[in-house]
Amino acid sequence: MENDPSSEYDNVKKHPKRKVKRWAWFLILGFIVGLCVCSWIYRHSIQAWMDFQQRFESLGTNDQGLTEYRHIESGIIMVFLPGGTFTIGSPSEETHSWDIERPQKEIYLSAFLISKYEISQAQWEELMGESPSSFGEGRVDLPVETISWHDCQSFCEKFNLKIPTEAQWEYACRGGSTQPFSFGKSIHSDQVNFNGEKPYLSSSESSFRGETLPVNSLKPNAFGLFHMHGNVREWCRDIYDEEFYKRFDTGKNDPFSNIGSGHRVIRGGGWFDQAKNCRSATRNWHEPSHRARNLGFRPVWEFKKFY
Ligand SMILES: [Ca+2]
Repeated sequence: MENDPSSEYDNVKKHPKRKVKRWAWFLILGFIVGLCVCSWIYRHSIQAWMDFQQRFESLGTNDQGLTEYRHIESGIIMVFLPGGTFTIGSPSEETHSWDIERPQKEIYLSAFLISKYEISQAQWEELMGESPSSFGEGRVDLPVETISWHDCQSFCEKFNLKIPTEAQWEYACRGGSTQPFSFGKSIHSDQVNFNGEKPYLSSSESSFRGETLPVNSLKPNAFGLFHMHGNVREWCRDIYDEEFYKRFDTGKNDPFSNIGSGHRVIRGGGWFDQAKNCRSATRNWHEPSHRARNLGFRPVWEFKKFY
């Protein structure tokens, strides 16, 4: 009867205290494992928060109700965006939109900080020691341009920053708007530095300046960010993939295209572009070595992920 399985059952049945003891050990073991996991998450959360505190100085709340910070090492002013759910892309009814902007997908973005302004010529010269721009003749408050994606990557690596993903960029540009532009159904040169002689749909013509404007000029969007539309086009981190939106599922967290070695995404349109190319959802691209006098960027800072 030594190998009879029924003997153990009979044994437990006869001795219920052993059964209770076994469950007690399971509970103690579960408690210890849970405590270790919570301790690990807490420790890394504290480290991430301390890292943030060491790198940023709070500047208070902006007119739009979002907190602004100064990145101490570079001096760049950044706006804290809490992230959350938003819809990327454009509906088919949006005039002058392209199929590469669809299907629209609801996605989730983690919180991040993004530069309030396009990086200026003064910042680039001070931080990178060179003046690549075409415009200005000493106008250091103009946006830096004629920089490649690789140049932007070098800038970011130097200061622990990142080029924005196109999902982060579009979320920041929209400022909560679902219209073609963060300012509504159309844009005007009083709001955006673009080719106002080529307006959106039947809206009235406005001026075409033919040059860049200071990074802190005109009107900010609903997040307090300047020149997300127009002035200079802006590099994004993603490798361009025309079917990128089709590839990820609704609800995906922080989508980012990093497949292949081709062109990089460009967003927002510039001083030279007509209105339709400055829409929030407009996707453009170029090889990463490309440089142009209508192409600059703004960096983001991401909280460390430990899960
Ligand atoms: Ca811009």
